[in-house]
Amino acid sequence: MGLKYVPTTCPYCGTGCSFNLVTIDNKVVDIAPYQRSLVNEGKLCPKGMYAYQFVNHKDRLKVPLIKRNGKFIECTWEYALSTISKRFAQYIPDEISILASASATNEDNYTLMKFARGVIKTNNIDHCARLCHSSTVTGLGSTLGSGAMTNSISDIATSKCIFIIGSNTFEQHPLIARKVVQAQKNGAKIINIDPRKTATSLQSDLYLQIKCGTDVALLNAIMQEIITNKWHNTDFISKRCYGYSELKNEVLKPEYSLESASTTTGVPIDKIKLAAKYYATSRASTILYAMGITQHTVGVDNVKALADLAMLTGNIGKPGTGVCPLRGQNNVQGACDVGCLPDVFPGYQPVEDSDSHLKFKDKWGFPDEICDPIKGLEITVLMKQLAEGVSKCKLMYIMGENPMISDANIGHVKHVLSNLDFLIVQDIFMTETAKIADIVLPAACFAEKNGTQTSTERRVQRVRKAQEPPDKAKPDWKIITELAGKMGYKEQFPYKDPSEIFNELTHLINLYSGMSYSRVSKPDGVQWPCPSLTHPGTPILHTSTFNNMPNNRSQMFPISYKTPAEKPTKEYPHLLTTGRCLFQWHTGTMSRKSPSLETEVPFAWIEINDKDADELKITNNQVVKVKSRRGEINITAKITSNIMKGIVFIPFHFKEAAANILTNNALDPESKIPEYKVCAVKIEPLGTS
Ligand SMILES: Nc1nc2c(c(=O)[nH]1)N[C@H]1C(S)=C(S)[C@@H](COP(=O)(O)OP(=O)(O)OC[C@H]3O[C@@H](n4cnc5c(=O)[nH]c(N)nc54)[C@H](O)[C@@H]3O)O[C@H]1N2
Ligand SMILES: Nc1nc2c(c(=O)[nH]1)N[C@H]1C(S)=C(S)[C@@H](COP(=O)(O)OP(=O)(O)OC[C@H]3O[C@@H](n4cnc5c(=O)[nH]c(N)nc54)[C@H](O)[C@@H]3O)O[C@H]1N2
Ligand code: SF4
Ligand SMILES: [Mo]
Repeated sequence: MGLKYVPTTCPYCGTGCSFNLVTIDNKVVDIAPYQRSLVNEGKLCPKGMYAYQFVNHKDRLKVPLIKRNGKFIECTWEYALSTISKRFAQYIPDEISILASASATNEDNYTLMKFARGVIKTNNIDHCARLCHSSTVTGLGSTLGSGAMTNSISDIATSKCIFIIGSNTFEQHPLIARKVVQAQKNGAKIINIDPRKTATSLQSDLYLQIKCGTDVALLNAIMQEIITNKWHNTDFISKRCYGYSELKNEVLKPEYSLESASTTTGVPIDKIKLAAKYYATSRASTILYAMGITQHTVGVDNVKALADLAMLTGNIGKPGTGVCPLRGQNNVQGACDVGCLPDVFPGYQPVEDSDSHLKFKDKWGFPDEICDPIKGLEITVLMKQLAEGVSKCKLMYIMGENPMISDANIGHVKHVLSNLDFLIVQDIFMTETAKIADIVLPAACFAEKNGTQTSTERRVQRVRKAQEPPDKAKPDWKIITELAGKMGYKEQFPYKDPSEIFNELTHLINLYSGMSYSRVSKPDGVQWPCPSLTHPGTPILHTSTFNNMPNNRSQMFPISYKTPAEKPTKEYPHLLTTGRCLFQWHTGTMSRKSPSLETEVPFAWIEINDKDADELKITNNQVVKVKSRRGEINITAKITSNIMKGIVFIPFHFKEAAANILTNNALDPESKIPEYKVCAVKIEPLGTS
């Protein structure tokens, strides 16, 4: 009783900051800094600072709900779980699809993944990494052998040149941005490439305003400039890489000359030259990137081109260098690591590989067959198939995601999800997706459960329980464990505590094999790969070899520039790009229930270039109609010279003017990520707000 401090890890972004949850009489009331954290040294961004505010919000889900005659009524756990288990029994594995959650712990996600593959026997499991860094998992996997951030957050402070492309680090990963500032104070040059002049651009030494979707043209031009000036690292290339001559042939083509690239990208020639010089000659350059790179139909191409740039200059495997995809959600790295993807078991072991299949069948000890050795469907592909009426899927189980607001082209999502035979949603709030479910299960939030999560720098850290969940809500891992028990698999899900689940998964994931629950419970946790109990963890990858690549060498790829799926037309003359702001989080389920965040930014807006606004006769704060080929919304105009002419921006947090009514669900052919960052729109002035 009385006042307590419970150290835990932030439930918002992948930076992995620590703080103390302050409880009075075992109720969370505040957050206090946790000074000893290596990652954030006691500092927090506004989301972290106010993360306690949604925990005891009155709208938390508290009891299981079942829909009767279109209305939810309360029911017991017993009734909810036996109804679900009977429903599952009615369908074959191919008719079922499961969504895991990058907001939930490793233990929650591992349990759901094991349930999908062992109990339901389907590989149709995926999560929001598909919408986020799937291009990274594919692009860096095939070039460097691992889709993770190569270096550590603290290491960024030692860099001499930080190349930030398609990432608004200062708003979306503020405690990583702090390291960028530290490097800058030590003389590092900061380059930023973005169609909008963001908080990150304002902090940079060199800002390149780029046309949406033209990054490959820019990167190839930068590589041409590097090779022409002989700034490339011949030693690194000859000893550690394959594919240099093919890459060289591509980037030296006339279409990537400074002049041509400048026309394609809109970036002035002298800025392209300077970016190449800064990056190639600093001796320790790092690349930070995020959604401006990955969320394109050429997302994988973009990622490979960035890896090419790093390999070409030998900026890998040393302090201050690297390729750093800034992972989005608190545990998106972990949800991928524990196998919540349709093609891999935990630890990225392919489901189609017979040895992996045998290993998991054997170790899990299911009395019957597990999933087939055939990869499952990516959620974006499955949604398209459902929309086209060609999907087999009839039942979906969604844990901690809100596709009704976050999916691209949501016009069809409601129709598709409402047409399923049965939809189960397990969340902490009644989301737009939960509203159309048949059963809603109340989950415990981060402050009400124990477990682990893995941050963007591969750091596995503890999440700690500070209070009891509201009323009947339970931790996700416990709900799944009970459901599996109900379906006859008690023996395979014997878990009484998340520590048992973590210790099980460390025996199945080589990257985690030297970890234990007690080890990762120590301050700052452990960074993978950690191969033995005495291994300290790995702050920098690929220091001497590329372990997962043939002959331990990285692979360069020649990448040709391709245009986005939609181009401006007479009818839709502007290009829309979408993203985030500092004070809101995704679909707003949590941040919009934090009064301190919601008061900062309570409604949606569209950023329009001032010259475009003049042409369209739109004034600041005027309500405009924005139309794409998929739908239309009304939204307030914010006129600014900070966005490139021809481009407009809408944050996707607000259901009242949901950006995803407009966005294009065209997919990258390899990663199946939607093109959230480019679609063609038209803007019409309406009244004044
Ligand atoms: N406050 C806050 N922080 C967050 C989140 C949040 O919702 N709110 N979400 C978290 C998650 S899950 C993620 S994935 C990360 C995302 O973090 P970021 O990727 O940094 O965020 P975004 O705003 O989606 O996009 C980044 C930038 O890409 C630019 N961009 C758009 N199109 C292009 C292009 O074609 N080329 C280039 N070079 N740039 C382009 C946009 O103008 C934008 O400034 O943030 C995490 N952190
Ligand atoms: N237009 C556009 N759309 C985008 C993007 C973009 O840049 N532009 N970005 C995409 C990206 S990168 C991402 S990551 C996605 C995010 O898309 P989503 O993951 O769908 O968005 P969230 O709002 O974070 O949803 C997480 C849900 O988990 C719930 N939750 C939180 N904690 C727990 C828990 O412990 N247990 C359970 N069961 N539930 C919990 C929250 O209440 C919330 O409903 O959006 C994508 N959509
Ligand atoms: S930077 Fe990310 S992890 Fe750190 S406090 Fe902010 S939201 Fe939380
Ligand atoms: Mo994300």
